[in-house]
Amino acid sequence: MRTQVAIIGSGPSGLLLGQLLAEAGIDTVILDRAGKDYILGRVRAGVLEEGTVGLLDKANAGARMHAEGLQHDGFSLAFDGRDHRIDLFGLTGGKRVMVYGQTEVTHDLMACRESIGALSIYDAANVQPHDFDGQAPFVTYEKDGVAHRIDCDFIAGCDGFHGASRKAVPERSLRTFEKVYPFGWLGILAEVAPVSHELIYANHPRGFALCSMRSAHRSRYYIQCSLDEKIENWSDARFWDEVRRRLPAHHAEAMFVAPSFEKSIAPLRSFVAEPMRFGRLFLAGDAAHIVPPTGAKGLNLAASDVHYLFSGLVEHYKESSSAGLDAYSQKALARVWKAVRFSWWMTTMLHRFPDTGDFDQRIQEAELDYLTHSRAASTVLAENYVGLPF
Ligand code: RFL
Ligand code: PHB
Repeated sequence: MRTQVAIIGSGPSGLLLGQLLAEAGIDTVILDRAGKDYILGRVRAGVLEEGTVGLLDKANAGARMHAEGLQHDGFSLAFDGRDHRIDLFGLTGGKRVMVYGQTEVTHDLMACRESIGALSIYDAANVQPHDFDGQAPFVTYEKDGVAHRIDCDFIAGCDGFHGASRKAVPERSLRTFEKVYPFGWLGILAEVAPVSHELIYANHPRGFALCSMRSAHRSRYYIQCSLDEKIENWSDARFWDEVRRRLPAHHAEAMFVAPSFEKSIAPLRSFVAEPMRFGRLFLAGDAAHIVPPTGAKGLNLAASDVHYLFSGLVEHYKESSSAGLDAYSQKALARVWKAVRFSWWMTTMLHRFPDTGDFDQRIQEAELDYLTHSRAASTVLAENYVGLPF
């Protein structure tokens, strides 16, 4: 088989890239080691920047998002028993975010791909990129015990943090940066109205809590937990009780609860691999970088990588210019590091670290106080949260 761009990974990065390229008349094959239902069953991100919304529109995959997604003009930072609203709209000159789950984004992109008849191969085993240093790269995989090969012009490594693409790069060609945080997030989904119409990020002596949502009837909650926490020790009752304790009283009292239908623990990590291009192999999204979810940036960074990569590929095919592809890694990394910094900063400011002494605790309190009382400081937060331009 032959295609122009072989895309490894059918998460948001791979699917968005595939859809943008299809709209531009460029042929792709997407390979994923998982099955479609498994991919759609993963509950992850919930907040989309306007740039991400724009890319989904450009890919012709935005209709349901505009009909069902929730536009948010602000969010709340809760500490010291009180709410402090960050007016995203007012502070950024009219920018908002869209609350629309990653599961829905993935679903919409998959449906678009199916409707145009583009090829996705699920449950592909041992997917491996080859010869990306030369002019004729190819990808091999096995399906139902039979070996296959796809020849291509380029390979897009969109296969997430644990994927095969980054691992195929010789170690000497790669520089990695990592920070592991000493806690995780325990998250649940429940069919219940959100406690507030906007997100609440809470810093509390018992740890961080986040009240988010997927719709007017479906809520997503997270609490900071220790890394050795076991999911089976968290009954719904215990979880709701803990969220309540970490929120200001007026929210705790107003909170509705319901049985959860998803519950999982995710460790928090920052990770960047440089560069993001190796000959004809390009890494995008979580394959190249991970951010802790506190800044809601992971999916949005995947989208901005895809924007740069898509533009470079279009320049290559339509204008016979390699300038965009040559600049890909540098352009993508410049934006990645700003989001890595923002996500680290939000994480540091909002969580309780196990080894924090009195001095560091006062610094955190002073920072929150400054942030919520200085328009300049709030603007910095808002500008980053709605997403830096790309
Ligand atoms: P994905 O989504 O991990 O998809 C990669 C795909 O590649 C496949 N794959 C392979 N295929 C073939 N061969 C292999 N060897 C393969 N290895 C893996 C996988 O099956 C999968 O289908 O990466 P992608 O597309 O780069 O997308 C990245 C996002 O998923 C991620 O950054 C976000 O979910 C991060 N994130 C958030 N991002 C936001 O922008 N806003 C948020 O509000 C937000 N909240 C979150 C989050 C991530 C979370 N977790 C669980 C990590 C909240 C949480 C709790
Ligand atoms: C979510 O709704 O899953 C969510 C929202 C905001 C974040 C992280 C996750 O910062």
